[in-house]
Amino acid sequence: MLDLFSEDEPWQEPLAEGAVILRRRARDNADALYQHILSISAQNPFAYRITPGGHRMSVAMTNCGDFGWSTDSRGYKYSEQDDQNNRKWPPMPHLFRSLAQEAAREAGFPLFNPDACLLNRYEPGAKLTLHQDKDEKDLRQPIVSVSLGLPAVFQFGGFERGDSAQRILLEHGDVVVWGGPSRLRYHGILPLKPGVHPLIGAFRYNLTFRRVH
Ligand code: MD6
Ligand code: FE
Repeated sequence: MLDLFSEDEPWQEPLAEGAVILRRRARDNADALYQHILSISAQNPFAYRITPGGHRMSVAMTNCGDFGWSTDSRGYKYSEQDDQNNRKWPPMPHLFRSLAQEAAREAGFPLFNPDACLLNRYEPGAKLTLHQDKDEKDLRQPIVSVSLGLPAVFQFGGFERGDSAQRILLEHGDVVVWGGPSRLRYHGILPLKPGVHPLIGAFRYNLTFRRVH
């Protein structure tokens, strides 16, 4: 029988102009990506940072690449060092960069060259409230986001915090690319449901690649 639709191959789901989900695009690399996550976090551990509003984030974060995103009571920033141990962020693994660049190209952004990768770790209950990513200098560059482990509900909204948001389940290996007219859309992650993923265990990891400088 003709195999009209094989679930073994990645497929694309458009989200909005400039934004697309590449379903399962990172699944074949998941094991290697996960090993890199473990080695990066052995050097610069995941940490629960404090927002300028004084709240401890429920998502634990670390970074790799030339610049890393963090927050403390003074505000959000990109820096070359992890201020928890004054160590530089580990270099971005070649596999991370090539995956991000290939995904961006497939989504119509052939010139993407990330210099920062934020690693988010979610445990059950962890969430990310609606926000915009606008601390990067060149907003013409897209963001590439890779999800591993437990599934999570992603909220994808409009250009005002109060705009209604789509809810989309992101699963192991899914890659989201967004830029262009969608670059400043509000988005977030609903509280993670408990579970155990066969490779990743009781967590969800998300890698977001950006061009910061
Ligand atoms: C997450 N992602 O999926 C959080 N930001 O865990 C983000 O905040 C995000 O997925 C910008 C672009 C893509 C994203
Ligand atoms: Fe974001």
